Amino acid sequence: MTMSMGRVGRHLLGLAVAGLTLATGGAAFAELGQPAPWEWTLQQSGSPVMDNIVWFHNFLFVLITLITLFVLALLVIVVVKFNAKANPVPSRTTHNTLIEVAWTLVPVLILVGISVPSFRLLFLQLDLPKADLTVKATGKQWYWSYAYPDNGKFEFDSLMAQDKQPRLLGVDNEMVVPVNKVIRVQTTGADVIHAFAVPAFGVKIDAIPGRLNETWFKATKTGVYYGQCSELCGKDHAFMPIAVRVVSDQEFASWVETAKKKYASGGTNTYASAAGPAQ
Ligand SMILES: [Cu+2]
Repeated sequence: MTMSMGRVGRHLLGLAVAGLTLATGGAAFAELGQPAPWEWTLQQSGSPVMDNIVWFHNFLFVLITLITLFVLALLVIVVVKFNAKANPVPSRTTHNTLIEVAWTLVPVLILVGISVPSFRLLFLQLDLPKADLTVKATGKQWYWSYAYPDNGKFEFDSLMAQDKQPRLLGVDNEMVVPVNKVIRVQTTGADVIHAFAVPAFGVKIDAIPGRLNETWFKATKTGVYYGQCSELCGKDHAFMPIAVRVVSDQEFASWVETAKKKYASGGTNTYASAAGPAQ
């Protein structure tokens, strides 16, 4: 079957319109705390650190665009104005002190300018504020265990739930934290290196056997925030999601009471039970 150019054009236009509709639709339906179809930006921010990351990302994006356009413009000028045809007798100039000082100093100043917000963000991430709650996340092949040492010292396992949405992100037992509170997350690995990552909180930290790493977040809105193990840790690396449910103080207090009883034995399930439907 042959298609005329007009028909091909119409097909392409149709595809473009469909793509655009999907892209804008995806953005419109973007939910807090999880990826959206056709998403091409960072996830919506749910913490002060992520607000800062988004700002820094956008700032660098504008800067790098301006620099790239400037260099492109210089290249175009050189190609058009100084080619052999347009400029048959080239200048023999080899040095220009002013320009050489400028093209050394200006990039240095730009880098120093970038380093200021960069270090500010780094310190915001690494300098832990006083924590209201500590949760210890232990990466295991292939699920997470969450321990609450402040609240009655209970611990439970969190496994991917195959019958839950969003697909590959829903879990049986979510990590629950109160809203607008500084949560200190301690991570470690029980077998190999895993990594605890929740994009909307701007959190990503390795969970290493024999070591206790620390990070923090403060969720500013209630809801469920999803993340994934972000260090290749074996065959089910892709199937050990993280789900953090952010609730009000009262809801958190009542959840703690239930959790203390429910997880009194130190976990409700073993990895073997993960094959069956989630409870
Ligand atoms: Cu892992």
